[in-house]
Amino acid sequence: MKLFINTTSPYARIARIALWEKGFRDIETRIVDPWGDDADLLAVNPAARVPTLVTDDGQALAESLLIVLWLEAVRPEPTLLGGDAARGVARAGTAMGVIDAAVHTLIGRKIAGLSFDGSPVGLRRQRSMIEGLKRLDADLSEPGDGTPTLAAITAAVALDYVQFRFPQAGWIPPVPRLERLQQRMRTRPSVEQTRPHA
Ligand SMILES: N[C@@H](CCC(=O)N[C@@H](CS)C(=O)NCC(=O)O)C(=O)O
Repeated sequence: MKLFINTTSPYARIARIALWEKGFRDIETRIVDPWGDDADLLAVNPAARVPTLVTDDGQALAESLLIVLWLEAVRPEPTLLGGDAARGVARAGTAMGVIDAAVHTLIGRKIAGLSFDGSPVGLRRQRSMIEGLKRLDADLSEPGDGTPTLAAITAAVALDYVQFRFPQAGWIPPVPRLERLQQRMRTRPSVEQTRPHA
């Protein structure tokens, strides 16, 4: 298998953590600039986005959560869905809302510069991050010591990414429970070794 990633993408990080936790630890990894029209990435994924996982039989799987879906199908144990799948998926959806809003803010800045943040769409994205983080903090289960759930993975990835991309932001709400989860998740190699860096 071959996984196209970059070192900052929260979506690629979700796929990397999920693969590791499912026991796929020896995968060829290609670091690419997804905005650089990498020819190999474009050849397998017309959207040229990371993550893209090329399976041993040559299928190119795009979309972080579809990669998780495929992993659950081919290797059901250990499951990432936890005991209450609906609850876990609901929380993962909240975390993905935070991640999408953060990434869209960066894309908005590529187009409009920093003024994007104060635009109606920029403020809407900021609200999604604030309210999503607050919701995650209020509605969190502490992870056990075993395989983390998709809910815990996406929540930790969301908080790490917002803090990484908006280090000076005064608008990040206090999220003490989420920060505890973030710290506990960092004890897992899958999480620690994939922390975003420029
Ligand atoms: N919904 C996709 C989003 C993937 C995505 O947008 N990845 C970004 C990196 S953070 C990317 O490759 N961007 C390049 C582009 O949009 O052209 C997923 O969950 O995998």
